[in-house]
Amino acid sequence: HRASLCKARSGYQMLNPISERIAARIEGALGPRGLVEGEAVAPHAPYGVPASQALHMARPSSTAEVAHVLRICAEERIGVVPLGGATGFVGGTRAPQGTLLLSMARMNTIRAIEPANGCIEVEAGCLLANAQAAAMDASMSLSLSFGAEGSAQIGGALATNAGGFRALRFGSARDICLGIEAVTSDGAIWNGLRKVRKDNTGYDLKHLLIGSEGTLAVICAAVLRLDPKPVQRICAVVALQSEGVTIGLLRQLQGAGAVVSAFELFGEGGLALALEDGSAMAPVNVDAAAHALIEIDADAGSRSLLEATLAKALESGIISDAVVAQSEAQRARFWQLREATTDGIGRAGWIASADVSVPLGELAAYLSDIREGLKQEAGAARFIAYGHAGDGNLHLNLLPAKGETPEQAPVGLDARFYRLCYSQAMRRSGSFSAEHGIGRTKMSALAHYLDPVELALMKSVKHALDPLGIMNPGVIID
Ligand code: 2HG
Ligand code: ZN
Repeated sequence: HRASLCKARSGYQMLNPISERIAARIEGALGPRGLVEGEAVAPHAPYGVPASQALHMARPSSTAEVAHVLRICAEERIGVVPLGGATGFVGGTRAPQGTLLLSMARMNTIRAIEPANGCIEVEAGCLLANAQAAAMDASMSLSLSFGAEGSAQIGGALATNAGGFRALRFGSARDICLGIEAVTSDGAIWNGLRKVRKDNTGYDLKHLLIGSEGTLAVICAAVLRLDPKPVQRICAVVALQSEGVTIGLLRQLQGAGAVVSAFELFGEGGLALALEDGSAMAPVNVDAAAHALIEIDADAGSRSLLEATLAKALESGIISDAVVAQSEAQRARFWQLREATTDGIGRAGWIASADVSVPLGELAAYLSDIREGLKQEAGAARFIAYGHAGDGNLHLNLLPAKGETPEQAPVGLDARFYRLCYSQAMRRSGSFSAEHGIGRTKMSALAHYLDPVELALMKSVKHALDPLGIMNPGVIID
């Protein structure tokens, strides 16, 4: 009975499935609203979770309740899968049969907003978009921003160290996190809700939990840094002479003094894909070799600075066209184009989707090596490279030929594509997993590409913080 549910893991004790007795214990700890069972789990679960096989979902309403649940799970050897908005790309919340989904959705309070201290304290289940709005209301800015911010939760964003559109200027989730409150795998509450920028009190354990994808502990609340609200954000879409000029243009803008906060590339075919569903118009010539969306955080003189720099780039031929948004509505439309590229990839269905980063100076050579490598491999499959070029993070997608489905792709093409994208990124001192994490889908790549000493250290950390192996079993390290 037991063996068919959770697999034994080397070095870890066997996990048990949730029995009726254990479910009753969890319900006893959380009250009747706190446990959802069987078919009732799905409606409570955001998209992505239906692929889960778990039949039990705990919905705690406080950190104390999370601790209580974790103590029960440790005693009973139950696998726990912490669940935020389930907007990830690597299956990190796909709960195996017999495990407990731990939804943080009820813990969505904004506990405090403190403009004088430049921070906000939020519970893990608070939507990123709600925290951003609260910061705006206080005339401040929460600098983390990505496509799924309307459904992603703060806890998940921290647990996955989400990156997104403004990492170029403000870093990823870990860079705006000042403190956390977490529950350990044996159910102890750690209050690390500090509110300061400088804090060198020994090992930085908060950074160990950030990006650990729920495999070490459960993040229940956090203090996030707030930045001054930019006076204005000025957005432009430009047509590039080639993918190869991307970083040169970024450096020209920065060199002229522009505070570039977002620099998104639409590689060859990327903008056309965004426009495919016919719902938007191209602001610039769609047939250009590549395009970029640029945003600068601006004061009064910034618009003319941007325009002058783009005019120079036009003269030198680096770009062939540029449109600077004249209104907030137009700026929003430019950003919709960016999101529409991701939607277009979803519509086409993908054969393979890599999330890599390379040092900025290597980006052009990296892309041309990938294109060269694909010439022999890809056949009619379409290659779309796009994303956060300004911080070196590209999303490389291999889409089926028009009118085909991913299933019709040549056998093994996905594996060959990943090998090409990953080995070239590693060769250039980059990363094969830039912002989406490891989850369940990138584990073999981790075992293959990571330095063996680094992997061994990761295993020791996992073992030290989760000796029973109950935290998100089967994610990152098996
Ligand atoms: C984005 O930047 C997301 O839109 C998804 O990270 C990227 O894999 C993708 O297409
Ligand atoms: Zn992205």
